[in-house]
Amino acid sequence: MTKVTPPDAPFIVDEQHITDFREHGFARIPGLIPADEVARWREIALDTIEEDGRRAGMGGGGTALRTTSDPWWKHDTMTGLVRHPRVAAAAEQLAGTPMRVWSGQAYAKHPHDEVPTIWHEDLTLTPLDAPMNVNAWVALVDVPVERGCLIFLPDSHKRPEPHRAEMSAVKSHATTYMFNEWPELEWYPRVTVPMRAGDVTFHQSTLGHGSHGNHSDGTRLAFIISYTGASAIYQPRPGHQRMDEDLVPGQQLPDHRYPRVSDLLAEAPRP
Ligand SMILES: O=C(O)CCC(=O)C(=O)O
Repeated sequence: MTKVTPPDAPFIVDEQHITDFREHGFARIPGLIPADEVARWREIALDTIEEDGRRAGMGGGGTALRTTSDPWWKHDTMTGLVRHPRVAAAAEQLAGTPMRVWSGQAYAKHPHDEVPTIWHEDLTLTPLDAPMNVNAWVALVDVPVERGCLIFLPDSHKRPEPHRAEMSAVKSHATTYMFNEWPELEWYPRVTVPMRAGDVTFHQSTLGHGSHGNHSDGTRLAFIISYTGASAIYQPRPGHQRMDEDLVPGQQLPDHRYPRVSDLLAEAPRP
């Protein structure tokens, strides 16, 4: 195991999580966010989506997801969750390489909004060249199967290259592009991961995943923090949406806006 995080980090992942993440492409860490904190973040996420919500694009695929329109740094209230030291520490240890925050957004699926999230991998949608990208999916409410929890295709991150599709393929055939590009993935076993509030899953950007719509009476609420390698280069492809007007293709990401996990851990209160 590569050691990248200090021994006094606010959270140390166990070997099983590392094996799950590296071998199969994802890991679920139960109870990573304590219950009192989850209640606070739930309120903040709901308020922010209420103020600034829009339907998530997912490259043109229809989806039940509603998300915040502005990037996280324009929402003061969400900063603490995006910079959360326990989640950041876990992401970096799983990745096994120095990481930084790329984005953080709240996502709601309203009751009985039953449009699934398309089958996709995140790499195609990510305008970065990086040694590793990881999404942390933080459950802010209980998410049983009928509320539309994530479904992963374990081991799909190990398919042969190229791992990135053209954005035009996503835009023209959003709901089928992943299986059109990599037909063997259609026959991979699928793992459905129900979550308790405070649980967090971490998955690699090359892993296939999707989710069903919300067939329940309660809102499905999650916060997704995307991490990328500390050495990532901003490299948008045709069709990528521009989220940060200040970034120029070919540049490294500036620390003040895309904080390094090592800085988040250095700032974190020690017990
Ligand atoms: O919440 C969902 O339905 C999809 C989330 C997702 O695609 C991700 O976390 O990468």
